[in-house]
Amino acid sequence: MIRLHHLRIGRSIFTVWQLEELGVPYELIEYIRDPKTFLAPPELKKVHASGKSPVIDDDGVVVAESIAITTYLLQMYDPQNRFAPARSNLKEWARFTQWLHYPEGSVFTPLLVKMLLIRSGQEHAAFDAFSSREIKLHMDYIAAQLGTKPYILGDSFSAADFGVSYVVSLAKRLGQLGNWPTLDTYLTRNQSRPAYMRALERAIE
Ligand SMILES: N[C@@H](CCC(=O)N[C@@H](CS)C(=O)NCC(=O)O)C(=O)O
Repeated sequence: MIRLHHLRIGRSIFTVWQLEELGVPYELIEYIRDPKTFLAPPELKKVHASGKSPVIDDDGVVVAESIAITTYLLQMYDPQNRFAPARSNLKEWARFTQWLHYPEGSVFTPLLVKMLLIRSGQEHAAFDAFSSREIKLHMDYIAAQLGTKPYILGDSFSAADFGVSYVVSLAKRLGQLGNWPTLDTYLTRNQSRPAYMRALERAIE
């Protein structure tokens, strides 16, 4: 059975959600951040050298990095292509892959800079200008891609919606969604899915 190493608070709730969508049985092992440093506890280093979460252990196959985990889970547990286009459909698959990687690869960094600025309570004009400009660019791009469609690839939910929901939820948490009400609606739509609700019941974010 899959063991998911889940750190509270963090992005691994989105991996819990994926497992719920896939309907794969899993065991949840929870870790709590150090209240002073906010870092993961050292036990996580015994699971994976990075000491970060999420990490899954699927009968001895240990995978870290949230997008690598999604890719692995789709390969192993979505043979019917319920959550991603088939690789043989190269054009659709390429579009999917871009949206799968975009949140972690591009959107997360300016959100992290904004989070650090807010948490530190310090002002830094250059960091603030960078994070505000990049957050606007990315939120505009996501909103334009969505248009009037419910999901990031169009009419159907896909695994790309996990990561996009993650960065949109982080932007919301940081008070950055004011100009993008459609992104708030998108987030609510995804977080109203029964699988997301089940994830929240099993694991506190
Ligand atoms: N790029 C990695 C990032 C992993 C990561 O930084 N996880 C955070 C939680 S959201 C963590 O473990 N932080 C604890 C720490 O840095 O000690 C991924 O996508 O999984």
